[in-house]
Amino acid sequence: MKPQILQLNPILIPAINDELASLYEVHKYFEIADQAAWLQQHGAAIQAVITGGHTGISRAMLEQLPSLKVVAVNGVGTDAVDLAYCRERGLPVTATLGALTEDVADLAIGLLIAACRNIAAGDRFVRDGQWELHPSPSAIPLARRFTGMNIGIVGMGRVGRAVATRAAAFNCPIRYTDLGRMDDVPHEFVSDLRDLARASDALVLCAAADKAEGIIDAAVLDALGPRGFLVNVARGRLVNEDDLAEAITAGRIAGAGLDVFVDEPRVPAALRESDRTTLQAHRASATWETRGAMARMVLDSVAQGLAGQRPTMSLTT
Ligand code: 8YV
Repeated sequence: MKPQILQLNPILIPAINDELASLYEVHKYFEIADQAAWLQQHGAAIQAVITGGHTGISRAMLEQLPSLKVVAVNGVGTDAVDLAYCRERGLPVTATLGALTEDVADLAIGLLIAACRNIAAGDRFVRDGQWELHPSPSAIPLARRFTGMNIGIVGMGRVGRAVATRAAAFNCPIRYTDLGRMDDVPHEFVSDLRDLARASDALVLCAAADKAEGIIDAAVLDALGPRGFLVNVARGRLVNEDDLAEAITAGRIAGAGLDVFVDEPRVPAALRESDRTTLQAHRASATWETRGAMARMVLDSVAQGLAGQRPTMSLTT
């Protein structure tokens, strides 16, 4: 009999789905109508879980899966998994470390340029026929130059460093904050987030959200100021979204480029309706190349976990 695995999120690479189906009995949780009843009936047989970074897995669900040998996260963020509990249980939780760094950094820079240059609003202006109605160049306000901007990176892990490499190519002075100074990073370390915001034209959020909920609040946004931009490619809950919505609406910051939100897929109306924001639907890793590499790592982690080996990408064992 094939091992039974529970998949909490779709995988968008057909070849990987075929491979999964050939090796395992795959239960697609997202297609099950009565999930609670299903779990009660089949939970005991599940040996591996595949989930997304944002979705993770609740402790309540883990407790209903007593035969579990591995949780493979198809992403790098593990803030939605109770790692302490998994450690206690000796359960490997794996992530796709390194696979999505470049794409997430690409989107961070893309969102920042889009926000500075009002690319999305400009697109709407042309697409909606507004250009013909308002042909004067003064119909669209001048934008903000990205090259040379002071960039403040919040979280200097793999993604933060990849953002820094890209920003440096645009002659941007770079500062960063993290839990501590890093000897192998050539940029200025600023321990206080408000000081970093004050010194920055743009803050780029690349931090893990495990211990940093709501760190971007009204005080930080005011320190960033009315010419400042915020980019978030990490987790929505790093930001106090009410504070951000107010700052955007009142023009207390210049703009924001956001790929992630507190309660996805719900996005506050103030953020959706403003021309100061450029929005994406949590797409930073969503390329064929990266999702293919991530899914391959997930397959390897599941195979290693089911074979009773410590998965190479395990964060807990
Ligand atoms: C994932 C993410 O790609 O890596 C993460 O933590 O949030 C995402 O970008 C997403 O979870 C897809 O599974």
